[in-house]
Amino acid sequence: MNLSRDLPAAAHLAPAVGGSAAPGDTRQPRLLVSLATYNEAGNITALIREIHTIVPHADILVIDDNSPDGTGALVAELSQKDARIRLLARPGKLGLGTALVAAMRYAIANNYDYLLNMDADFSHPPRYLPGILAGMSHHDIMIGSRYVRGGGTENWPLARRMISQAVNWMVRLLLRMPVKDASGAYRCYRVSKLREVDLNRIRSRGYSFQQEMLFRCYKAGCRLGEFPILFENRRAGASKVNRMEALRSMSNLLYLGLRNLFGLEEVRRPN
Ligand SMILES: Nc1nc2c(ncn2[C@@H]2O[C@H](COP(=O)(O)OP(=O)(O)OP(=O)(O)O)[C@@H](O)[C@H]2O)c(=O)[nH]1
Ligand SMILES: [Mg+2]
Repeated sequence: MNLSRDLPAAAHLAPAVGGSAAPGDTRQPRLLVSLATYNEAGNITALIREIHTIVPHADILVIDDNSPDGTGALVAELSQKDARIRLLARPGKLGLGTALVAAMRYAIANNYDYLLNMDADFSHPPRYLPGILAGMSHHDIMIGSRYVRGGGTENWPLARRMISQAVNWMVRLLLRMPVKDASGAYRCYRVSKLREVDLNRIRSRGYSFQQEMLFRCYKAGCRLGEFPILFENRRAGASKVNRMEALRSMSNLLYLGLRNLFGLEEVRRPN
């Protein structure tokens, strides 16, 4: 199903992993997995297949920014054969943060119970899906976490590990959130809680989106949990890590953190 042509209404009901959607609710939760892609043609087909092997009931939404390598066309073809697969085709590279906001709006509009996001390059191994989903029975957000016991990063250079640790240290200090890994994108959100967050308020377009989103959810009263994952290097394709964006994200975080410390980040409900 190609969403650039056709925005579908609620998809089929699905059985679930990870408990019911709300206390007392015995219905199985409906799960949407979102994958933002920019040049992931070498990964996307195998990744979708692997996700469906582990969670066959999941609907998968790919948000593709007109990848020059034809990722969007590949997903469009898959979506013709499998109703669980949907493509949101955007005209150009608009940034990972805006792709994730689009996925959140889609999950809300289509009444999913859980939205689970993963990178589309196999850095977030699908084998952790059952563990992350199981944690949703008593949390509103489950983080696939590199920095709790049992988690880690595979073959990351020292500089990258240090930067990642420094960002998380800064987040703990300025944003005062009780989590070890606030910068990873492997996360499951309870969609009813996303409805309570004003998505129009999110300033970050790039890397700092992860911290800002978590912060907004935390301020909205979400219970945060972490499940250990080993972050692996991408299987195919090239890294899109961008130094300019990294600097912009650091300054976004600093700005948000200082506003928080000065009490300027009160909770505001969406209209
Ligand atoms: N739709 C969309 N997806 C993006 C964009 N930038 C990155 N992505 C995707 O977001 C996911 C995470 O990307 P990053 O981890 O930031 O970058 P990366 O290229 O995977 O970097 P490495 O992990 O170092 O290889 C991947 O699935 C990318 O294809 C973007 O502007 N738009
Ligand atoms: Mg990656």
